[in-house]
Amino acid sequence: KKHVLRTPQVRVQVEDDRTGMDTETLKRAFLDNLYYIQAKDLQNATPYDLYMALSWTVRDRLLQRWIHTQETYLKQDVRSVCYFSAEYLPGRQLGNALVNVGLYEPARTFLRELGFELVDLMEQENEPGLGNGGLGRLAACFMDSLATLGVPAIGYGIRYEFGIFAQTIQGGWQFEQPDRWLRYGNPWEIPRPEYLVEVKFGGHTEAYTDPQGRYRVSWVHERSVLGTPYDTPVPGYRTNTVNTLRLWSARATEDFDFQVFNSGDFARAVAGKTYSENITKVLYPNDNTYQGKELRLEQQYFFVSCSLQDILRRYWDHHVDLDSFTDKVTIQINDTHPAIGIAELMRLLVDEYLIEWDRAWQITQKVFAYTNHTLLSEALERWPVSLFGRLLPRHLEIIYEINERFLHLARSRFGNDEARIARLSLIQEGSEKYVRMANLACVGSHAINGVAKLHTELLEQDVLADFYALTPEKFSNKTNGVTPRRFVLLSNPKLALLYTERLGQEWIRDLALLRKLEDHLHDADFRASWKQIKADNKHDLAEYILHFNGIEVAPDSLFDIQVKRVHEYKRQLLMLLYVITLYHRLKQNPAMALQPRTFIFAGKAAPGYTMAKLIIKCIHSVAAIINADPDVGGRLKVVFLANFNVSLAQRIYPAADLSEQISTAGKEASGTGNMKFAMGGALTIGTLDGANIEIREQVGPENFFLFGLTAQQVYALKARGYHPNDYYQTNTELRSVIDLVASGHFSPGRPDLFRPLVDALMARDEYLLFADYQVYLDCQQQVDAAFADSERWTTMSILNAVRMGYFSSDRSMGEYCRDIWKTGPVAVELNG
Ligand code: CBF
Repeated sequence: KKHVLRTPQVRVQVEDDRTGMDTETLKRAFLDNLYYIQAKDLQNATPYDLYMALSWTVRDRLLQRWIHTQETYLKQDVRSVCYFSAEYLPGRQLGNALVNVGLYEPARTFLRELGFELVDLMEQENEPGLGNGGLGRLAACFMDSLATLGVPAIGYGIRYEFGIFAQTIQGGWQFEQPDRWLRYGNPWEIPRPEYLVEVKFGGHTEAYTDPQGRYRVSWVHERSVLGTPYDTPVPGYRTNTVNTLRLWSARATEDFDFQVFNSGDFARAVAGKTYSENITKVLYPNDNTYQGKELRLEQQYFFVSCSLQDILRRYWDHHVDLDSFTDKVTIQINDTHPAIGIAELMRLLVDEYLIEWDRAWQITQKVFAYTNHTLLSEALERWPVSLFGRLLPRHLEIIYEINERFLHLARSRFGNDEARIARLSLIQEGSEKYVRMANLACVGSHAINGVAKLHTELLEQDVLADFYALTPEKFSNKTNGVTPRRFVLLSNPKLALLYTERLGQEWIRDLALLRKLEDHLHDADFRASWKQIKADNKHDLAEYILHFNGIEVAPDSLFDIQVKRVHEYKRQLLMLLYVITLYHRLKQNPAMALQPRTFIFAGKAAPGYTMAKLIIKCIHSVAAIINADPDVGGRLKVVFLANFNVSLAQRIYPAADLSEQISTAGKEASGTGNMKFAMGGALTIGTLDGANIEIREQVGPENFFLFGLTAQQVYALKARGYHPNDYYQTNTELRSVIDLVASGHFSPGRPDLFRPLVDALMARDEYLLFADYQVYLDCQQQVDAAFADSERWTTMSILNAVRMGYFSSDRSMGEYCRDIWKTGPVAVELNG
């Protein structure tokens, strides 16, 4: 039955207009949504209204698939992957949804007819910055790949009201602004208050004997908070599968305290509400560093408890016992942030469902799997026992019980090797005791994985060596990947078109097919198009830089780029030392031969990370001097792009010639930016760290600029005793560069401004910048020579991009499904 409504523009047939995919129907639906949801017509609509109207239009076309997908899962009682992650960085939704449901071109067409550009509407979207960096972005890539592969999955996480702060730069310094991403509404999420759950905190435990005479414990909590799920559809690329990202928002159990309210103290009456709702207020902005804040533990427990209760509710809807629970549910924990889930599932099974401990433990271990994402000791989470016990008294008891049983087992294996037992213990002893979350994750999971070959090896040999010795069969490597939908198709449309012209569209689902393009390596047309695409992408970025930074950069200069979180181990400062070295050389010899370069940096520093913030300031100060120096004559330009996020990343990667992946070997677990750059045809200059090693294997060592100490050499050098001063004394160029910074050359009027950077390098140089300095310079010399030979560079660029198939997150997800989750695709029929 068709309903006919009138709008000032068109006649709308509701049924068709909510699902029809042709240009005319889309246009009608768009105008209808603008009018009836945004309450605007074309004359008074803001650009944001237009974005919203288009989003509703696309969302309508997702709903049918989404509902069918969920019905299929329910009917077939499928095995679901439950991905637990405290962070998701999905990037803007509109473009991705358009591409995945096949509406990008029709939308572009009808918008043009109305006088609008689709890309302008897409620019309106505030991206959900619900993560810090690689870990959250990886979770989003995995969700995209699971949906594309047709694997039943649900992502669980936190709906932070404020995501990662917006970075502004004032006087060269980073300033943080709150990220009000929800301010104008979010058309992609659907609240589901009907699935509200209660999460308890605090209080104490009481032992009792049940009617069968068994020892039981109950948790007498002190306060509780409600969790409301918000669902976002995750559409697969050109499939009927639409999975769900379910994010939890905290709500107070009571809106206010009536007694206090009636006494007239209104502020105190709502204090409890504010306190509860703070749990999901803001994302902690630390990447790769653990901050022992109580609110952070509350966040972790809150979302994990909500999610487990939700999983069990869905399970009980269709089962009468727990016998098939482990067949239907598998939970992957993204780092240790959700590791408290292991104790929570035990609590739910033992205390609430009255399951015997041994069976509950069997279920728990079989359900959980753990991905480690870091080798940095400062990032390993450990919570003071006192804090833990205050917040989660029952969980602490459970952890002690798990530990006692586990250490008993470990002793039976290792005898009384007490040093090893102490390292394995879930509790770190000392004047202040700590709960070690990585140990809990290892013990409570049936599978443990690292995210690149080297990373997994180092976990096995070093960070988790005792666990590896005990249960080597739990360990495996799963090298990260990234989604080609967002990082090629959406972000590099011209390159995508070239691929499609030569290969058809199949490469979008099977990135390994790009290798076939090696046959075109010597095809003049193909090469010309390749160069033109890179030139166009660089031109676009140059315009962006001019607009936002007011700096004119030459699009034909070498775009040498490092974009990622600012962290000392990633060594933004090493790249800056190279910039200063070139500057110094040019000052000595202005006639020197040099390929013009544009050095581009971007990245956020954690607000409390003083050194990282000083590095950002130093980049700006060096840029100010170099960009204005007539002796440099524009041959070097230095640019820092503010507020690095997924949207900006999508502009930057396709425009890069050179990707800087220069972390100290043994520090970067994997890196994923390295993959995104290479997919856009950038060459990498990098160390043998993280996934760089595998990228080099795939693209061929002759197409990769390698330098630096290996992880083993780093350990050996540190063990021998590392003395940065030796390098300073013997390398005259290094000395001049350091002296230049120390002299205040880049900080006129504040000669000591960058002293802390210099002092840290001279005193300790924790990340071995001095040790790698000379080989880095030598390697950059090779880059310079290669770039001078544009044909050689083009060949290397093509080979890098077309050999990146292995780094599609579809491949990573395939491996997780096969080895860890033991699951696979389920077909969704739209009219089934
Ligand atoms: O595995 C995804 C990424 O995670 C990190 O960002 C993290 O937060 N631990 C690592 O630093 C990256 O190396 C890794 O690629």
